[in-house]
Order: sequence, then structure tokens, then C-alpha cells
Amino acid sequence: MDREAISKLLDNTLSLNQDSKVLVVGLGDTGLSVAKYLYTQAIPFAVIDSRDKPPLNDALLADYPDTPVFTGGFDEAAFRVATHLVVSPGVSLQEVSIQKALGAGAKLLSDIDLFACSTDKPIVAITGSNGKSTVTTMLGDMGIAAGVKTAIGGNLGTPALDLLNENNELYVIELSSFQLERVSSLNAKVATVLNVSADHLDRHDGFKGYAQEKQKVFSGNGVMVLNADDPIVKAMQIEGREAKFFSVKSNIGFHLQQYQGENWLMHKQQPLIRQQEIPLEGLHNVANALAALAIGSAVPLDEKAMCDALRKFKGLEHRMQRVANVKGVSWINDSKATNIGACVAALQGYNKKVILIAGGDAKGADINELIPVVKEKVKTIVLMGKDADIIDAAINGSVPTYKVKNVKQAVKLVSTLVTEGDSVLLSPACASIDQYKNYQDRGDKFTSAVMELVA
Ligand code: UMA
Ligand code: ADP
Repeated sequence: MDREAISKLLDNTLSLNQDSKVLVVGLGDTGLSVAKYLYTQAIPFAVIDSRDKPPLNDALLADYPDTPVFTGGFDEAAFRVATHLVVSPGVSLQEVSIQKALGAGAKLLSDIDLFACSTDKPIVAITGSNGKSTVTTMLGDMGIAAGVKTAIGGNLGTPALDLLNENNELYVIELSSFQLERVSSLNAKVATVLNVSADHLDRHDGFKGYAQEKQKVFSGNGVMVLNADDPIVKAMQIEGREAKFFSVKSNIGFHLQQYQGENWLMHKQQPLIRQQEIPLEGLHNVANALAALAIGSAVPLDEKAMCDALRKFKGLEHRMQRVANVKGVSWINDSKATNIGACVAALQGYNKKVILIAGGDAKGADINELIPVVKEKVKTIVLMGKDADIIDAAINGSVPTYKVKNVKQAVKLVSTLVTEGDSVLLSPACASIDQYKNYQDRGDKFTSAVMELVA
């Protein structure tokens, strides 16, 4: 699309034009991508960040030295003049200044709205509590295997606006509940909610509010891809819309089924790929592969190319990643398990009891949901981080429990407890923010502590 066509669409759908005064709230990756975009569209904007010196401040001013930037708090005056707020996902909409500006008539936008107005190529939108990054990456690989120029990003890492390029033929965008909360105009060709379990309840209006934000991914009239095994997702089906289902529990749509003595991923009666050909751990990853096949078929992508991509899929770092096998003990890094649903899925994948390292910031989740699977699949649990005591109280002595300061100490302690044949799983069920830069940092520290054992 040329700049003029985009300008028209921005004006028609978002009332955004050269007379607007946009305030970009948050100067992280999203804020910088929005600033660059508004500059090329010649729409006036300022940037605000509550940190004293946001790390991307210098990068912004190097390229756009005339940008008005407010830092060290949320300046009321900057909000007062704004006609539109483009709020980064990390900034809560409950901020007083944001609420005041919205109350006074400013329009709330997200980078995703701007992105959706800027391309006429198909968009695949992927959300869910868990599996988003895995399925987004699978789809990216499938697109490329099928010879379609595919760009992947959004919550996965690269802000959606930074992906825009006339050569791209397909966009696969991972969306978090924070991004969806502030989206007003997304009309994805194919959209999915992979699953819904409690997460980010400290930022949303309870579980119902969180699920409602996820449902926004289906705005517009594209194909809905739905998890038939998740009653909350299943109920999101909208009458009159094309829907495709995936399931690991029943023979609906894209599903797992015994065929000629083996487990196959099937579509209706047609076998697509053997389960054992997918090089990933856990039944939840079979669900992810089925979801990716369902989405890909709606794009549509070539079936054989999609299956080839699944055969070669290596999985992502920090998700059920096998770190090492030391003296017959396997050490697994699932640091990306930042909520209870992910930890439950990880544990359910085992047919013997494991040693679990967990804890961190539970983000207000109900820990009791973790307890049945811990009782069934965990022989010892080592807890760390801010909410270790809360988890300990919920376990209530039903499983031997140790408490440590951090993941390094956890590895050291566990190395004295293990015997040959054990599996040690870092799957914290919590965010890392109380102790680490992010989940990658926590996973990396786990890996280096395990490597020290190897040495
Ligand atoms: N900020 C304020 N005031 C606040 C809070 C934040 O000014 O009250 C400022 C910070 O000082 C910082 C900026 O906002 O300068 C950061 O913005 P941001 O937190 O939205 O981060 P971005 O760098 O823009 O990254 C965001 C996503 N981050 C979050 O949702 C927290 C990234 O997802 C995403 O990859 C990126 O946009 C590109 O789309 C990360 C994430 O942790 C991976 N996501 C969560 C998750 O997966 O669970 C939702
Ligand atoms: P997201 O991007 O939604 O956080 P990831 O693919 O990064 O999802 O995986 C995050 C965590 O969730 C990892 O611990 C992973 O093992 C687990 N996980 C992946 N897919 C699923 C699924 N379908 N159901 C439950 N847990 C999952």
C-alpha cells in the first residue's frame, strides 16, 4: 500500500491525520516503532515515559532529534493536549493520566491498529495464554517452506510496525492480552485463541476480563481457529463465521488419532503427519502443531510444506528445552512457563515423577490450580522468589519442599538430591521479574548452573 492509501485508511478508521496530536506512551520497542511510523506518515506526535532515562531515548533522538520527549513521570499537560494515545503494552491503562485523557475524549490506540491499517496483505493473529510464540514460529517456518514471504513478530519480539515491508506476502502476529486490550481495528484473515488459563490477573479485571481481552483477536470477519478441548475458547465461536477446530482429545477438525497402529495428526479422515515425526516434548506441543496446521490451511499454505516445516521444527529456547544429561539425570529448562497453565502442561507430559524448580512472581494467580498435578507428578519441589511462601502454603506438606534464594542455588541443592534416571524441570509457573531481567535471563542462569555441574 502506498503512503497516501495508508493515510486515508488511518483517517477513516482511526480518525488519525495531520491535525492529530498523538502521545506515544512508553518508550520501549513498541514506542520507538510507533514514533518511526508516525514520522513517516507525517502525523504530529510526542513521546512520554515514566522512567527517568528510558534506554531507547538516545536511539529516538539520534534519528528524530526534534521529537518532544517527556520522561521521569507522566506529565499531565502532555496528556491534556493529546487527541490520540498510543499506549505500549507494558503500561497499564489504569494509570490516572491515561484514564483522565480518555475521559476527556482522547482516542486509545495501539501499534497493532496502525499496523492493521498499513497493509493489504493477509494477517494471521495468534493469542492464547500459552503456546503463542511456538505456534507463531511454526507458522513462520510453514510459510517459508511453502514459498510465501512470511514475517513474524508482535509480542514475539519485533514490533508489528517494524515488520512492514512491501515484499512481505503474509504477516503472522503474536498478540498478548495487553496488546489486545488496546486494539480497536484488527481484521485478521485468520485468528486464534489457543487456550485460556489464568495469567496477568494483576493487570486485568479478573479471569473473565482477561478472557474477554483475548476474544478481541476475533474482531472482523476472518476465519476463527478454535481449541475444541478448551471450553472457554470453544464458547468464543461466532455464528455465521468460518471456524476450524483442533483437538488432542476428540476427533474434531485437526486432531490426534490412532491410524494403522500409530498416532497421527489428522484432518478429518486424512492422515497428515505421524506424532513421532514432530521433534518436540509434550502433548501440548502436539496441540500447538495441530493449531498451526489448522491456521495454515486457512491461509491457505501447501499441506506438504507445512508438514515438512513441522518435521524440522527445533522448538524455542527456554520452552521444555533439554539442557544436559548429567550422570543419567536430565535437566530441562522451561523458564518460559511464566504462568500455572504452562507448568501444568509441562508436568502432564511426564509419565514419572520429576524434581520441580518453581516460584517467582505469581501475578495474583490462584496457586491451588497447580496442586493436583504437583501431587501427581512431583517428587520434590524447590521454591524460589517472591511468592515461594504462598506456593509452599498451598502445597501444605503434601510434597517434600525446599526453599532457596535463586535458580543457581536451586541447581546446587537439587544436584545433591538426584539419583540416576531423575528429570529436573525448571518450570516456574511464575514471572521472573521479581529476581531476573526476564525469563531468558532466568533460563540462562539455570543453564549455566547446570553446565557448571557438567564441568
Ligand atoms: N513504561 C512507562 N510506564 C509504565 C510502564 C512502562 O513509562 O508504567 C515504559 C517503560 O519505562 C519502558 C516502556 O514503557 O520504557 C516499555 O514498554 P513495554 O513494557 O510495552 O515494552 P516494549 O519494549 O514496548 O515491548 C512490548 C512487549 N512488552 C510487554 O508487553 C511488557 C513485548 O513483549 C513485545 O515483544 C514488544 O512490545 C513488541 O511487540 C514482551 C513480554 O514480556 C516479550 N510480553 C508479555 C508476555 O509475553 O507475557 C505480555
Ligand atoms: P507464549 O508465547 O504464549 O508464552 P510459548 O510458546 O513461549 O507461549 O510457551 C510458553 C510456555 O508455555 C512454555 O513453558 C511452554 O512449554 C508452554 N506451552 C507451550 N504451548 C503450550 C500449550 N499449548 N498449552 C500449555 N502450555 C504450553
